[in-house]
Amino acid sequence: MIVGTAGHIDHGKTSLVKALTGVDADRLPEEKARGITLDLGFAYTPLPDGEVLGFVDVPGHEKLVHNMLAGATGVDFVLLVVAADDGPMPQTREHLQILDLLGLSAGAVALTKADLVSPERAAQAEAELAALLSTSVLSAAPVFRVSSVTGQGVQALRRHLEAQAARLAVRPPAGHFRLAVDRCFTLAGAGTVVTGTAFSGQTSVGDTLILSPPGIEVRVRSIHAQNHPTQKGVAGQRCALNIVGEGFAKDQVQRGHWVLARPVHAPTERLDVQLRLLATERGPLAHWTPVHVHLGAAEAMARVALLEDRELAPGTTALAQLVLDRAVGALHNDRFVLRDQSATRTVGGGSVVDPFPPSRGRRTPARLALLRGWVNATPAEGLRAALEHTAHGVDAARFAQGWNLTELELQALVRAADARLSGSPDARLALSSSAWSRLGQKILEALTAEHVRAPDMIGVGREQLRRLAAPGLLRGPFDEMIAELRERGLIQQRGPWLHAPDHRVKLTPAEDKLWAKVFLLLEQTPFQPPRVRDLARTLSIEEGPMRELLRRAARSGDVFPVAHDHYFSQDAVAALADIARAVEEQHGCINAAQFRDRIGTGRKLAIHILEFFDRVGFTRRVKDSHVVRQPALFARGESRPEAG
Ligand SMILES: Nc1nc2c(ncn2[C@@H]2O[C@H](COP(=O)(O)OP(=O)(O)O)[C@@H](O)[C@H]2O)c(=O)[nH]1
Ligand SMILES: [Mg+2]
Repeated sequence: MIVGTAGHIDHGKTSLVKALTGVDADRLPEEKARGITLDLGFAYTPLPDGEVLGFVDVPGHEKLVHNMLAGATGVDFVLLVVAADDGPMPQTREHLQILDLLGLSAGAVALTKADLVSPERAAQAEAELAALLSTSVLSAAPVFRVSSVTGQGVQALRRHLEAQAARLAVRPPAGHFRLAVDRCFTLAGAGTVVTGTAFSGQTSVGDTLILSPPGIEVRVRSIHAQNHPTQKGVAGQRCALNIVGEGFAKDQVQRGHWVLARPVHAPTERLDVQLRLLATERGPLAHWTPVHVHLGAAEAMARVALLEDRELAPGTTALAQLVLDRAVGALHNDRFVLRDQSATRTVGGGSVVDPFPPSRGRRTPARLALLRGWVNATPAEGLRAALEHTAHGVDAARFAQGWNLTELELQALVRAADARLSGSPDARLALSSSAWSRLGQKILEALTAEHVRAPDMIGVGREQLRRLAAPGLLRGPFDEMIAELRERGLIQQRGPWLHAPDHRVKLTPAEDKLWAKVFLLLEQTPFQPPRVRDLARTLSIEEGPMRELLRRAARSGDVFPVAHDHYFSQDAVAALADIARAVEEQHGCINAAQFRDRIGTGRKLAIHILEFFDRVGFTRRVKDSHVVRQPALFARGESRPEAG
């Protein structure tokens, strides 16, 4: 268990830690000289059960609250210290507010300097204290009268801490390893050591970790956990990691950085949060107020973008977005504290609801609904909300990262939510089974609509269909769905073309005979084949039946409707596509004049051909020219009929 001290300056925090552990946590020469704590101090003492009790001693000075915040992050238990002669003072109150905002409710209170006051004064201070505590996060905490000078009450307090440590359930080291760096120093012969509280997961000697946000790779050479050398550090312990790395030097580490496993290295400059403004604030918080943000051991400047109302009244809570002036590491449910712009006052705080908000649409109704589902949610609840509120499935990699889930944890959650993972590991979606069947339905509908729009096309190219049916969908899940629909016989494929099973036509023997003649005529001048009317005239039949024949032939993929009443053979289109690719290779893009020169037709027809290529998704128009976007669509060898 890690105990963090809290309380006003000079109320006896450091002395009490020393009385409890024998260790003077004031370690800086300046601290010794001035007799006040400036920065975090640390002390350890063995417990009867072989475990170790750790103390993080914080400064109480009002100007050093940022250091107190860096220390308070990650502690399990709070020891609030109040001097009996003074009673509660300003930083007693501020620290209590901070504990509340950080969600630290397990604690004990020490009424120190009991030797300096009369029993009456002690009772009076205790009454003042009780009044303050009653409305605070420590309302249930026991109060111990102690003196670090005479030793009065120290044993009772120590026994209480021991009992609490024994009761504290060992946190299962879930998730990936994350350690909030609160100190960094060089040790002769060892090199750089970073210390901090392990928030999650575990790390072993030899592991490769990332210094985040900088993104520098380091290797763990040795570990001290709770002040003892060990092979493994786990969540809930204070760890000192001796780290080395090729591109790594000590001056790259600062308090506030994280040392963590690569999957959770995700610096972010925007955080969607649940924000509570302290009831003690005099006025409401306005949109875009500048603040100091404290998260983990880090501190950054930010603006508060309110997502619900224009302002936030004292004592109330709302969704907000923190727009930071630099990247920090943060994940779901991390706690933070806000102080005012000049860092003289704590104004509020809360928890991270989404560390990776989208850059646009931050307050759409759908977005706010998702965020409400995520406030203080467990990963399982978070996944359910995400599945419910995300149209095209949940980005599984991002979700696992934001909620700090290992691959196995993610898979278990997805199974429990009756959802599925689809796609490749780095581009994967989690989809509920109803979203999955809706997606299939949407694809079939888009395919049918496309057949209606272009009845004399053999089908739709895969990319084109994805854009029509589900433009935001990742390719992997789309391909998986197409495979499933083909397997179920709901979609067929010929070459690169997808079509509904009933979209294909079989020619009658009579049609077949006529078709042989037509096809010959088309092949005579493949790049400028005769139009429907010319074919009808040449073969002496009515224009109507000729048009119908070509339409039917087109559905089997033998010809393509390049322009109105103008059909090209499959080979001709493939050859034209080759030429288009060659033109692009030479010029970087395809414009009509260059293309016409290569195929030797008129300009108008060349334009029709290029427009046809755009329509089916083989090329894309860019200003006055075209670029290939799906080279495979008319690749030779692939356009041959395939069983489907
Ligand atoms: N008489 C008496 N003095 C104390 C006691 N605890 C601390 N002090 C004194 O109060 C001053 C401030 O103590 P310190 O532990 O540095 O306070 P901190 O700022 O809260 O860490 C020092 O001069 C201590 O010697 C106590 O229980 N009794
Ligand atoms: Mg001190």
